[in-house]
Amino acid sequence: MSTATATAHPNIALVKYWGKRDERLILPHQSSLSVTLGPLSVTTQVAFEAASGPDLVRINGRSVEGRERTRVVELVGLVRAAVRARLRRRLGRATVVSSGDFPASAGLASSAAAFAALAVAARAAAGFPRHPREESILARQGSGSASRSIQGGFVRWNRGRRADGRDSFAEQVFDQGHWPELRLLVGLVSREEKEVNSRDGMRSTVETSPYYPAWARDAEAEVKVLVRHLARRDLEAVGALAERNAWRMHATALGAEPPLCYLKPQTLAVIEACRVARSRGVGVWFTLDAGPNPVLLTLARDEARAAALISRLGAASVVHCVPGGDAQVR
Ligand code: 2P0
Repeated sequence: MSTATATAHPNIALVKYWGKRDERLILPHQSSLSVTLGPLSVTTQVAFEAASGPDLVRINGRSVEGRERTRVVELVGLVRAAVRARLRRRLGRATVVSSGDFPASAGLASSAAAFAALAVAARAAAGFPRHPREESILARQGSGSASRSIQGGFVRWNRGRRADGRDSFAEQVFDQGHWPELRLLVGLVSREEKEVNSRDGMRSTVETSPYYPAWARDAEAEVKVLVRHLARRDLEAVGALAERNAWRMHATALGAEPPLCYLKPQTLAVIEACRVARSRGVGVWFTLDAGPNPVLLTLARDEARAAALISRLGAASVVHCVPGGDAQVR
């Protein structure tokens, strides 16, 4: 039996990934850039036996089946194939046990942290040394955004050009200590399950939104500009760019047929409140994933006022995050 355990944080994109050019390898149409979110994390243990048999997958204390299990088993299968090809060894059945320390109701997708922790643990259990680029390429094939959760701080996923995806991986731009005052507040304004998940939403947007080419084209330039703003730790510039990018992602999705609207009335209330708060001197900006729960960008000095703003507008909970670190083998 060979076993390894790894921990990874989720991330929130400031320039977002929305749309694949290759669905099987999970290759994006454009680059993206995110902040790794501490202290939230997912911890995953992978154990390989010598004997073959069906893999077992347990997530948050329950055995999973169906599509959820298949995505995990396929990723483990990629590691098994790499071990056979490169180390000339055979790995038998795997047991994968994973749990997150943040509830699904926190309003954050756990798949980025989950597939990053799985990729790091599976490679370590198979006997490969740490290698962030290989881990990112592997994690990407579980979930695109997981490629950005291997490293901490501020991370850019380069879209790459190759058909085999070997140049589509994430790299750290600034480390965890670059901007210690930055705060990211996730506000849970709706618990409703979204009607269209990210994977299907992206596909539909790429295939049917007339705005898609403009979205994909603009991202490369936005990533470059964002790196310059982050280098200066300029929250006003970072916040304005993050807001514009989130609006444009949602505008592109709204242009799909049928339209994809992830926003709820409370989402718009929080967005409006950010604008009003700024006019009163509170430095707070929003971003949004493919869902209704806003993530506010602010600095430590304005954190309490920004959190009060989302609570007052009906957020059931506010999760306080700071830039997190690298995925770790325990
Ligand atoms: C992002 N999102 O950049 C964007 C912004 C949601 C909105 O990555 O199909 O779970 O597994 O590659 O990574 C969510 O999509 O999708 C996502 P798959 P994923 O963070």
